[in-house]
Amino acid sequence: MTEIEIRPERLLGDLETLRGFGQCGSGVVRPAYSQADIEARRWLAGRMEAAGLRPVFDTVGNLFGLPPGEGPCLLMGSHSDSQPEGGWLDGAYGVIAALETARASLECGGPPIAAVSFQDEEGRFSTLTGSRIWSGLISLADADALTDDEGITLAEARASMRDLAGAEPVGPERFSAFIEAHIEQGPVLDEAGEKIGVVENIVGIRSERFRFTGQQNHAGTTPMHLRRDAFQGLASFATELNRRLAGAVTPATVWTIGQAALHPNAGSIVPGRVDFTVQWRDAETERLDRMEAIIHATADAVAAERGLALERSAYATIDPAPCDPDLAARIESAAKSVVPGSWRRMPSGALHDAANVAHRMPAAMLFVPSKRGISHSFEEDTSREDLVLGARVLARAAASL
Ligand code: HGY
Ligand code: MN
Ligand code: MN
Repeated sequence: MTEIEIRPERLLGDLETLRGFGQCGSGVVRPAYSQADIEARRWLAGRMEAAGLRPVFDTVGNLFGLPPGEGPCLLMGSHSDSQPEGGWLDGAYGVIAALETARASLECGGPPIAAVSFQDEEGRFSTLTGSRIWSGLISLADADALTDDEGITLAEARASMRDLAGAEPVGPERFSAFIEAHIEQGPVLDEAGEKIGVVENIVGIRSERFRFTGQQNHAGTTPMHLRRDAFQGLASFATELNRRLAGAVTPATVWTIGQAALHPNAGSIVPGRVDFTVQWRDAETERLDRMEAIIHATADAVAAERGLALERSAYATIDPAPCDPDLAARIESAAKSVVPGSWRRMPSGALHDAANVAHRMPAAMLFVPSKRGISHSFEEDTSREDLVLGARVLARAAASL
């Protein structure tokens, strides 16, 4: 097995440079197709070229760095777009660790490795959009009709990168397997003082948009018993949902009302409308189904009780994905040699592009710790030492394939 010797200063230097695109305090604001995102992708394409990898953008802005040669090769990577308020490492770490491993492998005569930064993993349009399209899980035509919170379609947004799209398609058939390095984004490794997570499975996710419509009215003259108050509808929905879900979930199940917009959102007006999202995640499809039924029944019951109209639409469904056991075993043995006694097998409570790619090839993941378990926040951070250790494990796993 050819050792792939990564260079820590190059890894950390590129991570810091990538952080500079859309940097905001200690975090980043780099949503898909924003100027910061497109500039970051152009820079990344340059770094791939400098590393001896041929950069190719596909029609939606997924960026691949392809090694010399034609045969199927290992693909590694993640995403470089961010949440509306994102951490500097979410996705970015996996992209740069992949780039570093791919170029180090070229330098020491190791196996050909391709690197990728998928587009819109963070869901400006729909969760894990770029890798969903690339993996054939949603057609480009259907994806182009997806809209962001401002009503801009994916078709309109990706037109801003039209000049970058390469002529040649880069399909999943070009690759033999996929490994994604990522920060854990949770507290497990950090609290245990461990360095590497060998991911066994990735939870599934469902997201829906809801609208309660009542009666906008005067906040002073409208008696409480005559109100059809949309906010009160949301408040009782949230409370009642927690009560009804209690019997259907495990301690690892999560559900979130992450967005809520009152209309007209004025102190002296009884809100006539509220738009909100419900997102739920679990490792079991059957449990996701049961939760979906409970969520719908609760919304229906609250609407009926409070005289509200209800509209809802699903906008993202990603099935639970097991990681490939053989790849996971190789990551485990790499962890055993690089960080003996300081690793664990674990599930992923966050969604990752590997969940989509797993539909087209063997896919697996490794985690490095997140300080205080914080992510999707400007406070997200990981020690430099842990970032380097994760890249060493990634390189060792790649060399063993
Ligand atoms: O939400 C997620 O799990 C991912 O970070 N987009
Ligand atoms: Mn991510
Ligand atoms: Mn994320």
